[in-house]
Amino acid sequence: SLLGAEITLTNCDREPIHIPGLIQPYGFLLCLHEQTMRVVQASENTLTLLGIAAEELVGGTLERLLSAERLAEIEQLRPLLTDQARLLGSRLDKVAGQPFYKIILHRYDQLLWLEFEPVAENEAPALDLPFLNNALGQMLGATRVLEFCQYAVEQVRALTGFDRVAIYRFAPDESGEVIAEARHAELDPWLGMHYPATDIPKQARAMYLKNWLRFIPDAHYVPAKLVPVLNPSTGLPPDMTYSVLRSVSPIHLQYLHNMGSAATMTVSLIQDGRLWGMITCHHRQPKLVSYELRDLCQFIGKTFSALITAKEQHDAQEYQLHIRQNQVRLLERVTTNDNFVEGLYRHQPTVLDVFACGGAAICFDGDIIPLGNAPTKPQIQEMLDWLQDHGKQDVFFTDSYIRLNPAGLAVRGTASGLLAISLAEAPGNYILWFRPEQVQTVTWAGRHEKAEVMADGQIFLSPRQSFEQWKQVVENTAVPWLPVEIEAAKEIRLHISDVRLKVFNELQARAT
Ligand code: BLA
Repeated sequence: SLLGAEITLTNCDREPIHIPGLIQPYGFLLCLHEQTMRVVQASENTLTLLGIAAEELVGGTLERLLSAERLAEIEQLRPLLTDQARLLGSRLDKVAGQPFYKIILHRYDQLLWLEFEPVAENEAPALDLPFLNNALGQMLGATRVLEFCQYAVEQVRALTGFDRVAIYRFAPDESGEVIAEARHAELDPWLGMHYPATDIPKQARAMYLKNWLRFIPDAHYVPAKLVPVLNPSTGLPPDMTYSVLRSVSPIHLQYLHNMGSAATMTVSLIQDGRLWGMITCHHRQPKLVSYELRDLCQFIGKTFSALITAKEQHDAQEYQLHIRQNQVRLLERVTTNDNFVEGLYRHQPTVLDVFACGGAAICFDGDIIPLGNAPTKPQIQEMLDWLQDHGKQDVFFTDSYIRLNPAGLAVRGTASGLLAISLAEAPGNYILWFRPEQVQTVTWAGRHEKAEVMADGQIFLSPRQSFEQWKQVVENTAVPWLPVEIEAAKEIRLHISDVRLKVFNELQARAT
């Protein structure tokens, strides 16, 4: 474990979380030799759960624990087993005369894994077909990404009863944002909060691509060791990548304590082989969710994953349509107005409405007309002078004006992002669109909290330090301009020059 050593945000990525040699003790584990079907390793908590010491089980067969009927079932399933865990049958079984346990099986690392989970006391049957049918209908019917996500969190909360169910979406820099949430009325909202990439280290992400669901029913547990700790035939702890009971990184447990979370369940949302986001569930008390119910949540996660691209395409098309409609109305005004400049800002929609931006400015014949959240006129004038020397293209755009022109520092709050179209050969004639600096528009979780320092480590298990890291990466940048926006800006420019050419020709005709 890294806990004794110095912990930094980069060695988080190196914690070998797949071979802890420990399990969460709400269930117990037997690792069997694939051929002989004899127990190679057992978790030490068989003593408390079954009254049989792990040492007594090691080397023996399953006959001691399971009925002939159950053994036959396992034999039948054996050739079909892969790394993906499967529940044995649908019925419950008594193990060595003890309370009922479910058996979850998979094959990996040359072992057959049998994980025994207790049956929740008030366990309701998981498969509620009308519920699922309705849930699927809602998910299919949702058009926008956010509406789709909202349905999913509400469904998972209704199914499981977690205090909080949120969808956490990853950005290209692997930080993330809570974009949908269903929660208990007593809890503070997390909606809109951003968290750093380091909260879910690389190897954990890789694991959540292999496993659709991670379940931690009681974050205050004391882990149970495997007996023996090392697999005698390899001399290594067995690879628990696909094990349901795999013990959790102590660092992450600390993180959960700090969050006030006693139980979590996380479902992967995967798009084209990449982790798109996660449905993360939290509970203030320990919470045992049945395997069948978790399977159902996985099903919802897989359905979500299959549909997400279509919803994203819908949003992109809708935005494109928004741009096009506003563009058409704007350009109509430009055509019909005697003074085309007035057509650009006197009526709705103005140039400001065409794109998702903070502000805009129309600069023509020495006049500057700022719209929305724009820099001051002198600042814009400075920008025009700079553009004259550096941005001679018909369409110029950047998501970091400051990196190109240090003077841009003064306008980072309004114009970290700049999209400009030139209107005439004469200098200083432009339409400008502005976007503010991202850092100033993001709500970073825990940014203003007091950092918590671990006793023997260096790390702050609060997103505060990570905010500083993230800030360094994205500082001075705005949300980038999209290709559809740049295309539309080009069209606006062409249309305006057409109109002006026509007016010019008419004036000439009249003059002769
Ligand atoms: C795992 N971190 C996780 C998981 C989540 C988060 C969802 C999956 C396990 C789970 O279900 O609890 C993070 N949870 C979040 C975030 C939100 C949330 C961002 O609800 C936002 C709403 N964690 C740290 C640091 C380290 C770290 C600094 O903050 C590294 C030292 C480690 N996080 C860490 C590890 C895991 C993890 C190792 C894997 C745990 C495991 O599966 O064993």
